[in-house]
Amino acid sequence: MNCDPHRPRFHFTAPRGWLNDPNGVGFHGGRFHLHYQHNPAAARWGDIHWGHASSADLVTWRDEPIALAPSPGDDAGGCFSGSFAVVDGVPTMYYTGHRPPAQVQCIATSDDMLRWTKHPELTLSEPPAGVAPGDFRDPFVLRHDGWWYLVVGASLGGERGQCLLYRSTDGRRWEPRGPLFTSPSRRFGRMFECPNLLRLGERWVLTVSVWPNMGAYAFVGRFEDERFIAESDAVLDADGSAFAHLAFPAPDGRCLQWAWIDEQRDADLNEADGWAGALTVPRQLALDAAGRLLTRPVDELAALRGETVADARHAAASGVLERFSGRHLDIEASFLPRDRARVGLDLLAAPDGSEVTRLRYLPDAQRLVLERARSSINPKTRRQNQQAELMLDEGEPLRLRVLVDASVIEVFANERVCLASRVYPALGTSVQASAWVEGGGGADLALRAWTMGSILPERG
Ligand code: DQQ
Repeated sequence: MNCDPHRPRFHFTAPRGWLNDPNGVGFHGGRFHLHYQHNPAAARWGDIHWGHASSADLVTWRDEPIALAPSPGDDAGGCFSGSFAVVDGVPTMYYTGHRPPAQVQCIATSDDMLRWTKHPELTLSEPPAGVAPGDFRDPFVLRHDGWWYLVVGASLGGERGQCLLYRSTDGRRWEPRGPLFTSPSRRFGRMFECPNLLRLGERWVLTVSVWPNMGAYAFVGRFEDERFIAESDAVLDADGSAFAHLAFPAPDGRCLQWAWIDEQRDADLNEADGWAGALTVPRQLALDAAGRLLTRPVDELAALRGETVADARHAAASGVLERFSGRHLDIEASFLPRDRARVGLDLLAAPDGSEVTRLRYLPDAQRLVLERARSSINPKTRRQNQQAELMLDEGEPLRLRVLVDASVIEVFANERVCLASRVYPALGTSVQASAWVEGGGGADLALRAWTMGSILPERG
């Protein structure tokens, strides 16, 4: 029985120990497979394995045996991030072997998705000139135009992010094809980690996790002559939010993506609780008519909804529009503010207000801000604001999908910007929620909220 008040229920966590990036996501043998960076021995980063869970429906998951463990040789220092494909019928993992100070790209195959055989003779060990051997990681595999491609995250001279491209006929032996894409600006950090090259309809999207910002950007553009040409860029997850995104094309044609939501409290608290790290819910990606990347939770998530705790339509000049409560909630809220009114949601609030996490939209600054200053009375938790730019079109309502899951808050704003965070209320009574408006000319609100069930029924 899980009695830990901070343990999420519908965001994936490891059974015990540490979790970071999602790895090797795919569909095979009638099930979805989700792997993840994992230290099974302790709730801190280190000795990185690949954990594994699988699901028939993207709703509930079951734990599977650990897939990859470090062994003497290429991955002695850890099995770092990577991706999955079925190559000529053979389940295949592409991952980074950490062999300090170098990083190399490794291959493992399996017959049953449970036991994996490493192939050191196929290791791709040399980054191109100008790329430090330790800034060469996170191979992302895709099939296009009859070729297998690998996109590898890199840094150009430790100064700028870069994605390197490799090509293969058999998915085993790789030929370097040069840089796929080099960051146009230091705004996008010093290194690209966990690149994803995705085809969405007729267009291409390159998502990158940006080090050291710990956020993610999406470039929309073209993949031509083995180069990615960006036509626009946008924040995918706000800085300090979700990281290390990994997507794959699902059999039904959707592009599904997960990312990692880091802990935001002192390490000794993670170790005392015995677990650390959560994944976002599975998300589905699409482009709108204007070529903007849209991200939202997969539709299947609605199957976890239980009791309806709010179902309201209100118009008000100021104050609280609706009150409800819960520690594990799926909230859909649409606000139409008038005359630059500020609107928002209070979450995980104590009845006396001593703890509260506040999500606020500032129309003048066009920013969505998650205020954590009072999110916990425990001083060992991080409490600075997190924010994302969100420009609304004229007359466009603010449409929030907010997933509250104990210590996880995952926000999708108008499907255009995501903001994921962690908060650790210390009081058992910090479960109140409300929607409110202040200033300006009031707001119209439509809001529905549900309690949420568990994605891991077998864990109890
Ligand atoms: N985490 C992995 C790396 C990756 C980073 C190591 C991103 O492969 O670049 O655990 O969080």
